[in-house]
Amino acid sequence: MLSKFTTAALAATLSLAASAAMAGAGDYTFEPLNPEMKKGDDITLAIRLTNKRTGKPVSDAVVFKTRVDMAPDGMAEMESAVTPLPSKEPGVYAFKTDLPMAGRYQVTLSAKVQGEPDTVTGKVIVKATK
Ligand SMILES: [Cu+2]
Repeated sequence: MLSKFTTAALAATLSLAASAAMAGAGDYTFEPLNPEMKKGDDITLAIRLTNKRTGKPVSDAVVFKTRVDMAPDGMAEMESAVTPLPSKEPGVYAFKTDLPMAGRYQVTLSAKVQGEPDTVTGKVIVKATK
């Protein structure tokens, strides 16, 4: 029979093992370099992808899908075209888009990260001002 202490230690070990096994697509976070900018056309959005476990930027990702829309302000149908731009900083992915009106925009990203079998997805909110 297991003592209370052993049971607790065993449970802790099991939960550690479980979280290690679940390491994956959820370990990454996308953040905007500038969460607020002036509205307009040909705006550069720069988004940093970070590995939350290591705290390091992920420089070898391939962002294969990007969507910019105004879902946060109830205008999900108001979508802007997005063009990838060359990265100027490791782990920072840049895009050109239009932010035609003041308000909040949602950037939805899907990326492939080296060594990560699952697609890494994230949502970023940026605000355009008048
Ligand atoms: Cu709008």
